[in-house]
Parts: sequence; structure tokens; C-alpha cells
Amino acid sequence: APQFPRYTRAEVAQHRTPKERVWVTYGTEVFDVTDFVELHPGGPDKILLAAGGALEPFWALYAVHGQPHVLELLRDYKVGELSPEDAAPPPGDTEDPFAGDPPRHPALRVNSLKPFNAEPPPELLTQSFLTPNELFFTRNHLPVPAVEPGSYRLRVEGPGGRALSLSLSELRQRFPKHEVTATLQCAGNRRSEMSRVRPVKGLPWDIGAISTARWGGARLRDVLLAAGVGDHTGDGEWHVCFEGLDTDASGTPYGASIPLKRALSAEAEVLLAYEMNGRELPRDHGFPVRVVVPGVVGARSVKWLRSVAQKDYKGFCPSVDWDSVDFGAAPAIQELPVQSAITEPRPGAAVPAGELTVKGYAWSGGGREVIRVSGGRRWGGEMRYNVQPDTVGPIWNLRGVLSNAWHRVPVTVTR
Ligand code: HEM
Ligand code: MTE
Ligand code: MO
Repeated sequence: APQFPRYTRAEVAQHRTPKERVWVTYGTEVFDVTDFVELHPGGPDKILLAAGGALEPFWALYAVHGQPHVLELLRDYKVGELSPEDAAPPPGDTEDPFAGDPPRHPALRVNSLKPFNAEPPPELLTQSFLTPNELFFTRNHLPVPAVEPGSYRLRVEGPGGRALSLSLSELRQRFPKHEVTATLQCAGNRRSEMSRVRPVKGLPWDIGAISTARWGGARLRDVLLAAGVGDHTGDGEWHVCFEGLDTDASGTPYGASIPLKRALSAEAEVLLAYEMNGRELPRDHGFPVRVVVPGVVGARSVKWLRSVAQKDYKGFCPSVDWDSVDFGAAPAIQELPVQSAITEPRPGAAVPAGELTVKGYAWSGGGREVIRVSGGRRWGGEMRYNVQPDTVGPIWNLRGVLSNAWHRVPVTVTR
């Protein structure tokens, strides 16, 4: 058998483009797949997402690779072995408050590491209708709480001092499981386009702070009714407040609220979810229980849920939510406006003259149906006669939220 040279992971990481040659690892072996990039059945852009690192996290998501002929093909490109000290990942730092955060998928585009905020690459966002859990965008304000599922309790406060304390198994057993396919979008999605008009505050999200999953859990309505919360309060100023287990340095938890009317509505399908795409909720997305409010700004879908309480008006609910902060005395953002964006081709791409396939997503926001998506001179979604604005200028705001103008992607046409 031939003797292969040894390389460190850092050396492999220097090979990320066809110019530097494209290297990847699989197990403890190193491959130079530069000459396969253009031949890849899944497209050259996708293989390049793994360039300079391990294939396993990507192949785990795209099962077509689990066939013998794929490994055989890879064998032809072997150029080395990983050096022994690099075969295992480095140990974690224990002083760091974020040291207990979970491992993440290398394809995620990180906007902030601590706290962790990241979005899927556009090409993978539209590879499937349901976003794989590992690629679902993540918006954390604080370290991820470590929750022991056996001792977890959810506190549900009803009127007149009544309260319910539910274990995870009680939540699963006492209430029927309900499933909802819902898209979550951060109010700051596409903020970076607003910053190009004039600088704004907040994380520089590209078009990926939006993802879709099939959520499973108890209906919030059922749990509230069991705690004695009912429709008797009318629809005045009543809200339901949610608190997370993630607290800041002063001990204040992340929190948000929705109107009681929506919380009790069977049609609104608000969930206390413990499953995401048929699996246990991942730690980054709120393990063991999170709220999912379909059609409403992501900030209301509180993760690592510790309490639900009915309050007589919104002022009593905690609010440390900086990416959808209230505009003065105006009511907080709830339903989101119509949104769409192009995921392929990418800005700056060279494309052949002639017909071109464009991929993207379109979403109605408030849970209404999509009527049409217009292409040609513009890319815009139209939902129940609610259309996207053509430019960012008139909707620009200091917080950089609700950025939903027509998405423009400049490309170079080659011949
Ligand atoms: C399909 C090889 C990396 C995504 C395939 C197929 C092969 C292949 C042989 C066709 C399988 C079949 O249908 O029999 C490779 C090799 C890679 C690599 C050798 C690395 C050296 C990646 C990466 C991604 C990816 C990093 C994702 C980020 C896909 C997808 C398909 C595919 C989505 C299915 C295409 C379709 O049918 O739509 N790949 N792949 N591949 N690959 Fe890869
Ligand atoms: N819940 C808690 N407890 N802590 C948080 O930081 N972020 C919110 C919301 N729920 C947050 C939270 C925001 S602003 C968004 S957009 C969504 O979670 C993102 O959900 P995801 O990370 O599962 O995509
Ligand atoms: Mo958000």
C-alpha cells in the first residue's frame, strides 16, 4: 500500500478554492477533489461548501452519499492522512459562559459566535422545503441553557393565583400531540440590504434568517384551558407572556408575549413544541420545549420555555428583544409582511447567456396563501394582494427590521 503524507486540519483548511485546490477530509483521510468539483451531480457550489473541512456533517444531511459507489469514487482522489493529533476535535474551554453551547454544522454562516447567530447558505436553504434541523437558522441572545429533561418543569399561570407545573412527560401525555409545518423568520432577516442604504443597528443577516420545520407538541390553547385561562377576559389588553430559561447577567430571562386571543385560537395553531422535523428539539432551538407561533415574528417563539403567564396588559411582560424592539409607543411587531428572495444564482456569479433557472423562496408572513411569484424584470411575491415594495429606501428603519424589498442579484453574463 502506498505511504501517504500526513496533514493537519489547519493545512487542509488552506485548500478551499479551485485556485488553492479543493481538499476535504473523510474519517482520517485527506482528498484533493478539485477535478471532481465540476463533475459533482449535486453541483459545484454545494461541494465547495465543504471545502477545507470534513465531509461527514454534509453527507449526514444528503443521504445519496451513503452508497458504495460514492466512497469508491472518493478513493481516487486520496492525497494524504490526517496527522494523529488532529484525529479528534480539540477539548472545550471551561471558563467561557458559552463553553457549554452545542456543536454546530460547519455550513452555517456565522454572524456572531457568542451568542450564536447563524444562517444556512442560500443554496442549501432551497435544497429542501423543510430545512434540516442542523441548518435551521439560529438566533440566540445568550448562552444555550443546559436543561436536564428529567427535572424540567413548565410553569403555567392562570388567573387568581392558579398555576400548573408540568413535567416533560406530563406535557406529552396529558395533551394531544399536534403537528404544524411553520416558517420562522427573524425580524432582522435581510438587514444587511438595509445597511447598504444607511447603517442600521443589529446583526448583519443576509437572506437566510428564515427556515421551515414540521413542529410537534401540545397546543398552547389546550394547556392554557387546563390552567383555567379562558375566553372570559374578552379581547382588550390581555396577553400571554413567555419566559425562557436563558437569563442575562442581571438574572432577567429572555421573554416575549402574544395577544391572548391568538394564544387561545384553535386556528392560529400556537404550539408548545418538543419535536422538530420528527426529532427531539435540538438544544439551539429550545430543548426541551419552545413556543412556535406560526406567521408571527420569530422573537415570539420563545425557546427553552420555563413559564407561560396570562397578564392583564403587555407592560408586565419582559422584553429584551433587541431585533424587534417596539417603535416608541406603537404595538410590538406580530405578523410579518410578505417576503421573498433569490437563493440561486448568488450575487456576482458568472452565468451563461440564454435561459437561466432562478431559485428562491416566497412566504406570505401572516399565514395567508401565496397568489403568485413574479419573475422577469423583478422578483416579487404577492400574497392576498399584499405586495413587496420595489426598493429598500422607503421602508428603511434604524433597527433594520422588516426588510422585504424586491431582492436584486447582480450577475455577469458570459458567452
Ligand atoms: C449527489 C459525490 C460533496 C450535496 C452526489 C452524487 C455523488 C456525489 C456521486 C450522486 C449520487 C447518486 O445519485 O448516486 C460527492 C462527493 C463529494 C460531495 C465525492 C465530496 C468530495 C457534497 C456536499 C454536498 C453535496 C459537500 C452538500 C453541501 C449533494 C446533493 C446531491 C449530491 C444535494 C443530490 C443532487 C440531486 O440529485 O439533486 N454527490 N458529493 N455533495 N450531492 Fe454530493
Ligand atoms: N427564545 C429565547 N429563550 N432566547 C432567544 O434568544 N430568540 C428569539 C426566538 N426565541 C430567542 C428566543 C428570536 S429573536 C428568534 S428570531 C427565534 O427565537 C429564532 O429561533 P431559532 O433560533 O430556532 O431559529
Ligand atoms: Mo429574531
